[in-house]
Amino acid sequence: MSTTTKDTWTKTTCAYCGVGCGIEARPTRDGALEIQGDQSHPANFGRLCSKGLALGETVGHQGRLLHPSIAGTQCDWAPALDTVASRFSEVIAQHGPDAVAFYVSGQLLTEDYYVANKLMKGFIGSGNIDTNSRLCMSSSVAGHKRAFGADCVPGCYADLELADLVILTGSNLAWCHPVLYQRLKAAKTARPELKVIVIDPRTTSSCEIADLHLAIHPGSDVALFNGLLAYLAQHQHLDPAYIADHTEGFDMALASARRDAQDLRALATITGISRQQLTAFFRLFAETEKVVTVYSQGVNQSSQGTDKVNSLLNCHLATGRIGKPGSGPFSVTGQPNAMGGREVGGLANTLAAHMEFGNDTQSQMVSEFWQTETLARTPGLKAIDLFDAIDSGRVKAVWIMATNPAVSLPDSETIQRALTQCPFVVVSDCIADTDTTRLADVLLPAQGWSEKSGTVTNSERRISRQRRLLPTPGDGKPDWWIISEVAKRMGFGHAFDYRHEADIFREYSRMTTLDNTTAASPARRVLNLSGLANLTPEQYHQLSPQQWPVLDQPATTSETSISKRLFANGQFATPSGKAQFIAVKYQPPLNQISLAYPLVLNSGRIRDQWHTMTRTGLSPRLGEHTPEPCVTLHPDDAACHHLTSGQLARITSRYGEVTARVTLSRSVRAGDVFVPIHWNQTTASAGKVCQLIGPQTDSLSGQPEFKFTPVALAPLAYGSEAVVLTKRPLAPELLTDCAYWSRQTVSQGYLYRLASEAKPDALFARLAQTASRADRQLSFSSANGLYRHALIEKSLLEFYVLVADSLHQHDVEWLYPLLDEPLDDSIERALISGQLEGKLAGGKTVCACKQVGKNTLCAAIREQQLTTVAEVSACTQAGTGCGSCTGEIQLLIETVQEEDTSITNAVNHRS
Ligand SMILES: Nc1nc2c(c(=O)[nH]1)N[C@H]1C(S)=C(S)[C@@H](COP(=O)(O)OP(=O)(O)OC[C@H]3O[C@@H](n4cnc5c(=O)[nH]c(N)nc54)[C@H](O)[C@@H]3O)O[C@H]1N2
Ligand SMILES: Nc1nc2c(c(=O)[nH]1)N[C@H]1C(S)=C(S)[C@@H](COP(=O)(O)OP(=O)(O)OC[C@H]3O[C@@H](n4cnc5c(=O)[nH]c(N)nc54)[C@H](O)[C@@H]3O)O[C@H]1N2
Ligand code: SF4
Ligand SMILES: [Mo]
Repeated sequence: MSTTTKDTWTKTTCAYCGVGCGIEARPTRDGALEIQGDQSHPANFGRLCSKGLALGETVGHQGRLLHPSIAGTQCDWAPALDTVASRFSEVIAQHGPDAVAFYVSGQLLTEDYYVANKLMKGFIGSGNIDTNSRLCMSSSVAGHKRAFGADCVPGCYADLELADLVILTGSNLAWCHPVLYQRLKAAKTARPELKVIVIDPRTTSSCEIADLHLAIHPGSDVALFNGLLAYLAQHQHLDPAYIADHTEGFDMALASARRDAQDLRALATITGISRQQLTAFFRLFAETEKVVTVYSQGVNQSSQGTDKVNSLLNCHLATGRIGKPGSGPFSVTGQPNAMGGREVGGLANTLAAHMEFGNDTQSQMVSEFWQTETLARTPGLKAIDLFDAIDSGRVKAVWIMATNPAVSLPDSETIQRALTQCPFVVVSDCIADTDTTRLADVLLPAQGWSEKSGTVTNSERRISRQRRLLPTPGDGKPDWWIISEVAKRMGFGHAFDYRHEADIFREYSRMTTLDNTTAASPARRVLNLSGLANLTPEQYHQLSPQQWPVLDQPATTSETSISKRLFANGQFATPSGKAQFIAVKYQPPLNQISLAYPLVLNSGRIRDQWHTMTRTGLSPRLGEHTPEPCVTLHPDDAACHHLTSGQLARITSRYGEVTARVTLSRSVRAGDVFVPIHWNQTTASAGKVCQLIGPQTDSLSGQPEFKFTPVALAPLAYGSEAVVLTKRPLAPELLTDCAYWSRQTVSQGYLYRLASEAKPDALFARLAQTASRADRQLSFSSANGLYRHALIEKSLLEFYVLVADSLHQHDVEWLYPLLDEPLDDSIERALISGQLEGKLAGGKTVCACKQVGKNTLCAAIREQQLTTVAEVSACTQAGTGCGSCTGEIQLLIETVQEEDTSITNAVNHRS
């Protein structure tokens, strides 16, 4: 396989999710990138989702962190690196190694991660390096280790296609792992007997292909899977031979499961799932041999996350459905290199390369391998405890790399305070202004995706290369280089003298082989890259995707390795070689709803944004799908809380407050609300959902309870609302005066939504003042407080304001592209009248690939009486690209049908 083809396409891996899709990219003349799916990559075989496809739009230099700085003053690398090294060394000398910490990320490459772990655990001599994977995968890691003896995902993607039943639990695969979802969907279309069950409190886009959706009571998964285990035993659907030969602890696990599942009625009450649905689920699992259970954050991010994981692993072990084609539990990883980080030892409680603290032989091996006498001997602090230690002053210096904890850790107020008080905060990032960089003493510019080079491992344990495609702007450097330079200045030069990422990869691969070459070795580990331990730089450069373990050196020019499963022979990585059943018992979430906080807040992802939006937020196209912070609630709850669709709501909890736009939907259960995780201080006044979330965690994994927070909801009081379309960000003073603001990136500028306690006339006066002069002005105002004001320079819109008492009645989606296109008479008329004609009538983009708008779709559905996604796709082309909008098209069909029904009902009622 050649990595660069004749027409200069370079093979690399997507910057986003753990599916790890192969991409081919080539630079365009204007410094952007052309992107296409890599047909030969076994994760995606050429497919890409909307985020992957839009990567080319996000490689501009807008907002980049270009130079190192100390206390806000730009400097060269040398003083910045000297400062970091000397401040860390001073703290260590005075207070010991546990007074410093690294907080790193699944968005680092394996090489970066390896070097960071080596410096902290190997040479500083503290376990205090933890990662945002604590928030993401740590319950899976803990569950895997308990059951299998090692943190291993047993299956591969092909299993989703080979299964006869795929269960998606706590996973919105359609939006969060879209290409894997597309593969599943295609398999189901080809083979309709493949059944899909979704277990999720919400009706998500993933339910579009579900034969059964269990809208589970949040947090009750252990009870559900215990019910399943008890059912399997009661109805003789166990695999007694497998249990006897390959597992231990079954009786205790079953006894515990039976206590949770004594009768179906009680189980129905705990889980909120009807007895009929429970039986249907149990029966389908029992009677289907090939079952894959895909799980993600609805399982992991819970105060019972690890037990949730083991409750479902128990059911797979009890039926021997693991390590076989089309069978197995499947934890899908979130970040592009969540898996790689787990491999090298990025979590505070593992040592390195799947070797553990507390194992003297392994500690000895690692010490010798790294040639260090200061290896950490005990685990470090897990993320939440680490930030508590920063808050209380025990940790006095922290280095944050490739993560934005001021947004993504729970209890934002504490995190903010901890980082403000901490004597020395270093942040390595690619972006200049994030909630976390605002709190840094030293800022270090890192290379971003398309500039950096190294490896990542995806959910199916497949290692792929990320390759350099573009020059790095400013002084940006690879993370591994930055860490190594600091290590050298701390006196550890001999161990960090790397010239190239290939050196690091080779060293890491060699580490996985330590006493791991014969089946009899006591330190035997599944993670073994002996086949990659001698790659030359050229072979590393050419490396094709490889699934671990890699025992033989691959012919690098060959196609990628075939799919491999682990534990196929029933041999596990535990001391006895047998898998462990874990007796688990349902426990309700730690915080319960009360009169003061009567609703359950669930938080998670939307289709087109990635985390704190530092990259996806740069793409106007991706911003259109969900343009501002929103809270989705059931219409019945809206009525109780005096809220209507489109209004702004205040959401409060014991920990803080968020403001978001109300969306009404029966996709959430009455009593639950859903808020996306993506907004932060740079994009909204109070959109950071972690402001509401408490620091409670799973006691085993340390993973926070992100999916269950008691909250209250009330209308936000405001006297007027506005939309401002502007080429430059609005002044902070203007924004702080507002009761609410949010900022959306549009082509050539920003679209702000504002709400103010002031009356419309006063708000309009303030906004109009901020506009600069222009060739022409168009203005409209009405007696009932409606203002429209446009500034036009040579037929291009410079600035536009719409002020009203409420935006509810005003479609603003058509304004998104207007800063970037010459105005014509019909647009100018619309700017002033609000009446849309011609192409303006198409509406908000639903299908980002084919650029089909909501109004066009709704009109087609209504006028042509379309009832299926296939009909809509045939008629409008929408959904024929990456297909990740098909769920939304389905929702539009339902919305139109619902509207039509309610209109019919209303008409019938009147007549
Ligand atoms: N578009 C997009 N894709 C992403 C990301 C992104 O930011 N944007 N981030 C990536 C990362 S890092 C991750 S970790 C993954 C996360 O991928 P997912 O885990 O699929 O995403 P979430 O939206 O966090 O949560 C999944 C679902 O869990 C459900 N849930 C909540 N509580 C419960 C419960 O008690 N039980 C069950 N069974 N379900 C529950 C939620 O309603 C939600 O639909 O996505 C990755 N992919
Ligand atoms: N309420 C709630 N909170 C959550 C979750 C939830 O479901 N609900 N999910 C949690 C999960 S699963 C996750 S994974 C986290 C994600 O949360 P974060 O990791 O905080 O989110 P990102 O926005 O991805 O932050 C990555 C940062 O690294 C920078 N960056 C990107 N590439 C590089 C690089 O190569 N080097 C360096 N040095 N910097 C780089 C980006 O610019 C960005 O600032 O959020 C967690 N928080
Ligand atoms: S599915 Fe994930 S890895 Fe693939 S293109 Fe989309 S975001 Fe990238
Ligand atoms: Mo994640």
